[in-house]
Amino acid sequence: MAALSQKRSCGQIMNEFGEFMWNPRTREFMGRTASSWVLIVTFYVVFYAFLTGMFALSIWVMLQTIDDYTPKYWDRLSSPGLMIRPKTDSLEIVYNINDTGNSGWGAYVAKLNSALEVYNDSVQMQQGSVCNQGVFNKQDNMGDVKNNHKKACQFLRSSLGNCSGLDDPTYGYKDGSPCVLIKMNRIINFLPGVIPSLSNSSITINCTGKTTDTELMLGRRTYYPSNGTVLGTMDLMYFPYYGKKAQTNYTQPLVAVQFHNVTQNQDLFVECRANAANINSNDDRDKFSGRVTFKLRINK
Ligand SMILES: *[C@@H]1O[C@H](CO)[C@@H](O)[C@H](O)[C@H]1NC(C)=O
Ligand SMILES: *[C@@H]1O[C@H](CO)[C@@H](O)[C@H](O)[C@H]1NC(C)=O
Ligand SMILES: *[C@@H]1O[C@H](CO)[C@@H](O)[C@H](O)[C@H]1NC(C)=O
Ligand SMILES: *[C@@H]1O[C@H](CO)[C@@H](O)[C@H](O)[C@H]1NC(C)=O
Ligand SMILES: *[C@@H]1O[C@H](CO)[C@@H](O)[C@H](O)[C@H]1NC(C)=O
Ligand SMILES: *[C@@H]1O[C@H](CO)[C@@H](O)[C@H](O)[C@H]1NC(C)=O
Ligand SMILES: *[C@@H]1O[C@H](CO)[C@@H](O)[C@H](O)[C@H]1NC(C)=O
Ligand SMILES: CC(=O)N[C@H]1CO[C@H](CO)[C@@H](O)[C@@H]1O
Repeated sequence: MAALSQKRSCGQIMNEFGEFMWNPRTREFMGRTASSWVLIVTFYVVFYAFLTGMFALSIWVMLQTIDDYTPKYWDRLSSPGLMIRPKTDSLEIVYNINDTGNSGWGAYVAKLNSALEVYNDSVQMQQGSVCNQGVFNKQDNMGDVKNNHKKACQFLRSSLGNCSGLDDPTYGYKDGSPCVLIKMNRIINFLPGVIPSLSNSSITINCTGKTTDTELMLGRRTYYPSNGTVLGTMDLMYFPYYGKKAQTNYTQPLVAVQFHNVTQNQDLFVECRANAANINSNDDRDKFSGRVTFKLRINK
């Protein structure tokens, strides 16, 4: 107890501190001599310079392995996913034919209008090229030189026929025969394989009811573009996709499906599938792999 309560005057403490800062007897600054300080500062300067160098070197080595034109890691390797437009969080297209406002089918029409803006014929003719139908639009790099101006093929909005919104600005919604757009996710360098019995120049899209009953209640469907087949077609010329940087003007091909004679006041679950030799549309772990399911219900 006595030792703990030992008291020193304020002056004594200041003195001790002063001596610690600069001790004239031993010529020490903060407990070290000048040469000791020089050594220790030198050590840390060299040490940190070394660490900085190591860090910079490893970053540089990593950057050498990165290609600006293709992502280093893909999370999904082979099968592209499908998505619909108009898209809602719940993937439902449910409306009342009478309900034209923004709470009704007007909202779907607005979504389709904005999804199709980049496909306007004038826009596509300006930024896209006319390509050979039925063959891949391959544009190889010249040797080691990265060709970052790959051409993109035109996809004209007018090729969506009655689903283009050009003749019928309501995309059939006002008559209870709605159009739904199907788009396939972009996968860099992906080349789809055709199924010869369906088409030799394109992959095809088919929309069917999830059950036999739904299939009957969905009624007649037409697809755009269909290139003379009974299904929707995505021409091979829209593949491969070379990535955002190399192919800035690329727009994905679309397929529109119009439901002409849907049984009303019924929940109908529709499944659209991509038919291609190398697209897996039966992956249990990924319900969007090569297919998409949505609910269609038209009330009256
Ligand atoms: C829709 O309109 C028709 C006539 O225009 C009417 O008979 C019907 O009751 C309306 N339905 C609803 C749900 O408002
Ligand atoms: C696309 O066409 C529609 C209808 O013709 C028009 O309303 C719209 O403004 C056009 N969009 C662009 C980006 O040109
Ligand atoms: C992309 O589109 C623009 C016009 O929007 C055009 O000037 C340019 O040439 C196009 N690029 C390629 C590679 O076709
Ligand atoms: C497109 O719409 C027009 C006008 O409603 C119709 O006459 C024509 O048969 C439709 N085309 C198809 C392929 O359904
Ligand atoms: C695709 O080509 C094969 C072989 O040339 C042919 O037998 C088949 O009928 C073609 N398919 C279509 C849809 O034209
Ligand atoms: C496409 O769907 C129809 C029903 O709408 C079905 O009869 C046909 O077999 C399907 N075709 C393919 C290739 O899946
Ligand atoms: C529409 O579907 C109903 C049954 O769902 C059928 O009786 C009718 O013939 C169909 N109409 C057309 C034009 O296909
Ligand atoms: C009806 C139609 O447009 N058919 C075309 C489908 O695609 C092939 C492949 O190029 C064309 O040759 C056909 O003219």
